[in-house]
Amino acid sequence: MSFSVGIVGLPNVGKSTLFKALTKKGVDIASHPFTTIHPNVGIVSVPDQRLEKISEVIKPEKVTPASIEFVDIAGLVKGAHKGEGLGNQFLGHIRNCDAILEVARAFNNLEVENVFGEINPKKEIEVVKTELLMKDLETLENAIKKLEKEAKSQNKIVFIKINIIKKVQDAVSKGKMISEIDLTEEEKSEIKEYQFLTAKPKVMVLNTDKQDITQYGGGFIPLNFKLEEEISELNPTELKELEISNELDRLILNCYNVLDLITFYTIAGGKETRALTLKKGSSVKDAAGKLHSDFEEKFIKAEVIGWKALVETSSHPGGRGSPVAAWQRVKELGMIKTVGKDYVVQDGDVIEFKI
Ligand SMILES: Nc1nc2c(ncn2[C@@H]2O[C@H](COP(=O)(O)OP(=O)(O)O)[C@@H](O)[C@H]2O)c(=O)[nH]1
Ligand SMILES: [Mg+2]
Repeated sequence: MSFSVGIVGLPNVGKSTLFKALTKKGVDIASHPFTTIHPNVGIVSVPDQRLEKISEVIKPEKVTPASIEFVDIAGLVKGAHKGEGLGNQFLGHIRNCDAILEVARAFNNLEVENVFGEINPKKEIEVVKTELLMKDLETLENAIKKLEKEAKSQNKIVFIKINIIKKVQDAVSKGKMISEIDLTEEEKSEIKEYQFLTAKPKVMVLNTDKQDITQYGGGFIPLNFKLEEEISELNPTELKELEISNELDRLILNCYNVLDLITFYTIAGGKETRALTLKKGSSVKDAAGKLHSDFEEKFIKAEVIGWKALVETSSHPGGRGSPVAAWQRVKELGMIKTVGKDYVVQDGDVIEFKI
């Protein structure tokens, strides 16, 4: 399972154009375990310099980057929370995503109708925000109704939960997104099950050909979608010749970073270096499960080293050689630690599972 980012915004702002650009850029779908993908869902490789460096010293036959899913969600219209347009379906798709990539429009194209009849990204963001907040309010109200019924049984835990939900409801009804509310870790975990829309991490992108976007207010990453779609057709050599900087890669990284995940690496005895994604705080046994469900069950122990230690040590003169030489070398130097199933994986760990 990849983590997913939903592309959200009003109609005709460029969502599908961005989706096409993101998913066209040479994704090696075959290297991912799931190949049947809905037309609105695309898998994208996460750019990763650490993986490149590890691969330089390990020299594997194959390099497989981590991936995230992008979902092209149908355009939202005012009143979506009441079921207008594709309202409910739209909001349901957002609920299933781990993060939101919100798109606002600042390109001029008279042939493409603008919902507001003018460029006004701030207003677009407001409309989307209101719809998401209204939907969350509805979810909160339903949750309270249900919990109050349960509370008749005098269950203390239910009372605590009601208080947390009411605190959230109070802020949301004042127009505050849940991601902006000061919540303790405990409170956050209590409300997790509801998958609130405004609790999701968000990246805001402005579809524009302008460099200076200060007039539209802060918080946006500027990107020219039309241009990106054209660039996504070029091959790596053409890209190099034209000295085009890779804005899409930067956007993908931005999305990956707001998801607040960590990356670990496997080298499969020198055959394949691979980057995989994990929730912060996960155990090495969870990590094994990301690779293969069998690995989780049969997990015995793991050998672990930080990517930097591996790369730096192996880069010393005499450190390079056959594919497994790098790993052998750090092992002989006693730099690899052996860990049991409860070890908490750190960002950048290179792991060899023993099953
Ligand atoms: N001029 C210009 N047209 C764009 C740009 N992005 C999208 N469009 C056009 O706007 C129309 C709507 O784009 P689309 O991606 O389908 O919008 P969506 O409804 O948000 O998915 C299409 O005809 C696109 O070619 C852009 O950056 N510049
Ligand atoms: Mg579209």
